[in-house]
Amino acid sequence: MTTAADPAARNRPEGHMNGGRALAEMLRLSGAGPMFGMGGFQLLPFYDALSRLGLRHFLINDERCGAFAADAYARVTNRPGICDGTLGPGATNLVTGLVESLNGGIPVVAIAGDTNRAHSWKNMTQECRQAEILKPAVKELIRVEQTSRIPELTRRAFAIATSGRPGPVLLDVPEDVCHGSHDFTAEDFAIDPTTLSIPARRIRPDRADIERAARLIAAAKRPLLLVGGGIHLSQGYAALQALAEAQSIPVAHTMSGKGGIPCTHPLNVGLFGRYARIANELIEASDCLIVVGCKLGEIATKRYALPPRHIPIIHLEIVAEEIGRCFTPEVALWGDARAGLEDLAETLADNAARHRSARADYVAEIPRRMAAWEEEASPRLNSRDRPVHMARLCRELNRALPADAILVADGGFAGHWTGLLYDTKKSGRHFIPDRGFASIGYGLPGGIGAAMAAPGTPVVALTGDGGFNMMLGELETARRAGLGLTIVVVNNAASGYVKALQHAMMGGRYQSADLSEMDYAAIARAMGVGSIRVEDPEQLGPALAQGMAERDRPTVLDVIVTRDPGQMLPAVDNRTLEIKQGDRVA
Ligand SMILES: Cc1ncc(C[n+]2csc(CCOP(=O)(O)OP(=O)(O)O)c2C)c(N)n1
Ligand SMILES: [Mg+2]
Repeated sequence: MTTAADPAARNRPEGHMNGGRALAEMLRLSGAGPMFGMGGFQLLPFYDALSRLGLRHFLINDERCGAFAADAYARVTNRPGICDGTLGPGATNLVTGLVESLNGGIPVVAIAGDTNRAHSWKNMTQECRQAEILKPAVKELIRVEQTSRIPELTRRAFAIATSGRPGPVLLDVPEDVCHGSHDFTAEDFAIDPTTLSIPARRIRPDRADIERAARLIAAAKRPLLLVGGGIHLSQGYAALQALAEAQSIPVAHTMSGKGGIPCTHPLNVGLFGRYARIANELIEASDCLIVVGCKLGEIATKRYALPPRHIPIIHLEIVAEEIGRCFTPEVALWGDARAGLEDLAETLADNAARHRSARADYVAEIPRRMAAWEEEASPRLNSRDRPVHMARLCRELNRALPADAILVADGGFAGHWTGLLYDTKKSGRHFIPDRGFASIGYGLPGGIGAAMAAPGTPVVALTGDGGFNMMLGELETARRAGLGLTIVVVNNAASGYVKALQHAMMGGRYQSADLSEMDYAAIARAMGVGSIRVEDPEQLGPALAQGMAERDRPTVLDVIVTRDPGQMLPAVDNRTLEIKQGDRVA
């Protein structure tokens, strides 16, 4: 952390200042982007300093949304997202959003005000054991006990958020620490530039393990790469594509891993797990699986039924203790995804041409299988049904969104349908589902964070009506921020996933699964944002184009989709689906 490596060193403040200002100065020097939060008494000096320093901070209408927006901002920029809440309910409202970031490995620095320690534990207003409540929701909770230590501990928060497997860090700041002051020196405000974006540092897997893995891959006739969200955290795109192409190894991905290589790349075989095009059958027939930055969790494995246990697994993973949790790998590669992929490619390079020709028939299967899938799915993908079929909506998104667009997908059907059918045209974070925690409600605030992270890039947020109901207030935030965000509400007048499961499992007895018929276009209009009601699938393309053309105000597309619970599950016509009690096929 030399001064030379710290370009912000020249701008360091010094002198007598309060804790809130010291915190704001550290965020300024860290180049933090827009922040999302809701104030209260405890953090007032921080807010005042943000204003004086001209930092961008957006009042949100629910702290959970601030955490979601910060999460999406971080996914797009690879820099820690910043959010804050006041003590008590402000802090506890952060929990769901922080768990999303924790499970997704997303770097976030969250700030919570806490009670004045002169009066703590005297039933202060809004007092609760917030540190205990928030601790398991974050990678690290740092309680700041001295005003003088604010710069040091903010630096620590960035270092933890961006190192190893990234994650959220909470700075818990008592009121007296924030309002109290200290004589700071310029040196106090040092920044470690390597910790301002992910991955802070890279670690390579052990050489002997790489060689064992390379031998396994070299001997395989049908190797397959299974890629999770870690590919984004490592930005291992070029390394993944290079290995796949050099060795003729197809790539399947989880919802979070979509975009490791473009979906339109000939070696991309699409989503695997609970829903899949052709990837699951390729897994079944594989003789070597290379799992990259993927936890092999419930959905990726169809509740641990995939992959079959006899197929050897090479597991490349940054968190050592994740290895072996759900499946025992033949070879464990502990390290950064990009570094591990590069090392595998290099070790296998000499025989690349031989491997490619040996796998020519294997790779030639992919377009044939994809064509067969496409033919079978075609009636749904091209459906002219009114209400709109979800598959048709996905196809229209594929048509309308340009290669650099970002699609944010909410936790319910929105994420599952687009996880299966949305095609990214470039590698990178062009598809953002909240698969860390799969909370509904991420769509709109996630869209806000993504739109702020990528000004000028078309951002479309797809959300269920249930998820949108949770978040309606954030439409006001998006309007105030002047964001040209397109919000597509999947209006099925239902808590659809629940309804579809009740249809399949409970003989069509529905309980607490229906929502009112709502006119979200009218609501959007009343809230002063653009609005289009879409009932005809032919209108989808023009409506998406109109939404994306708006540069400085959000547009809500209220898309009326199927109300038939037998047609709601992705790629399954569950009028014919039979699920036994306890099964989890959907
Ligand atoms: C916060 C939260 N509560 C409950 C769930 C369980 N859940 C998953 S999908 C779903 C239905 C959501 O309805 P909606 O947002 O309208 O989406 P749809 O399934 O109808 O497309 C629910 C309740 C969840 N994922 N997150
Ligand atoms: Mg719904």
